[in-house]
Amino acid sequence: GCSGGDGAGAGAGGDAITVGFSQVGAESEWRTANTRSVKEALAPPEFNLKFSDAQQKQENQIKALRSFIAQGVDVIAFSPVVETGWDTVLREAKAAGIPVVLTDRAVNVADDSLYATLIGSDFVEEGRRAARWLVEDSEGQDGPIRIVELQGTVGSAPANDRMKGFKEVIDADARFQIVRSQSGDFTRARGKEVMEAFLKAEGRNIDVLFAHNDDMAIGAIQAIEEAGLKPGTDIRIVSIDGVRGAFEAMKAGKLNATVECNPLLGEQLAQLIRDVHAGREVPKRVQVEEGVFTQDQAEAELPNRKY
Ligand code: GYE
Repeated sequence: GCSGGDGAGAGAGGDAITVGFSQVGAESEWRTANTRSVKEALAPPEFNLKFSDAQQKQENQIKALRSFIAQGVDVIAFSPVVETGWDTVLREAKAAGIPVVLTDRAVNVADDSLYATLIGSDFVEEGRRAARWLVEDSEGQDGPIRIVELQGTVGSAPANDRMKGFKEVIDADARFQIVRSQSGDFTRARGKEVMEAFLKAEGRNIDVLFAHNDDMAIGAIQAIEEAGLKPGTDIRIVSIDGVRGAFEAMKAGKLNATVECNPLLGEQLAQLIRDVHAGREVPKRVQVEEGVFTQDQAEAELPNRKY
């Protein structure tokens, strides 16, 4: 349900921009950093934030959006759990004259006038970067190189796009084979469980793990250790996000590389909301800049990490 908001007391909502924000959930370190950033940036007195956590369920998000529409918020912002199924509720927002800013994840709608703009990362490129790291790290090695993949939430933009970008690069090199691919829903607990199943099915024949986020990789590391294998050595691991836990795992030699996906979108989101609210023109897509980090950089980079 809705919480927070109204931090400025009874006066909030006078001059403040009232924003309804529907967050995916609290599934990962990335997500909690993202929530913190959004709450910090959309603070009183300038903003009156109505924050709602969907617990990774689209139906909860649709309910939250309808409640924001009923309350007549000035702007809706949300990070859609999955890509499809938004046309109806977004049409309702449009009919009510409420602009929508997508944060982090994209939607698949027939009419893209249903949202004003999207601020987020290039997930296809992140998948390519993970694969390019693997290709480089596999120089001189013979095939087959057997990969297992832990996918993010089924139907989500980052899972669809990271899978696509990774495959695009891997498919160009006949040594690489994706032998298992299953969703771990972006959580540590599911990442561990699914990795246990992979290990059971494949035994010692897994060379590489590609995880769509760091949290699933961290869960999988536990499963690998419990199976008596050495993560980072017996099974090379590359994941995405660049959260603190990933840098710690790299420092310990258990994770090989992480592709950065920056969750600290709050300030850029606040600016887009100001612009949209004032009726100014905004670009349809705003990109976040990011890089790739490897084990040898982990110790030096750790103190600089902000999430
Ligand atoms: O990679 C993952 C989170 O949508 C980019 O969602 C985000 C992803 C992120 O759960 O950790």
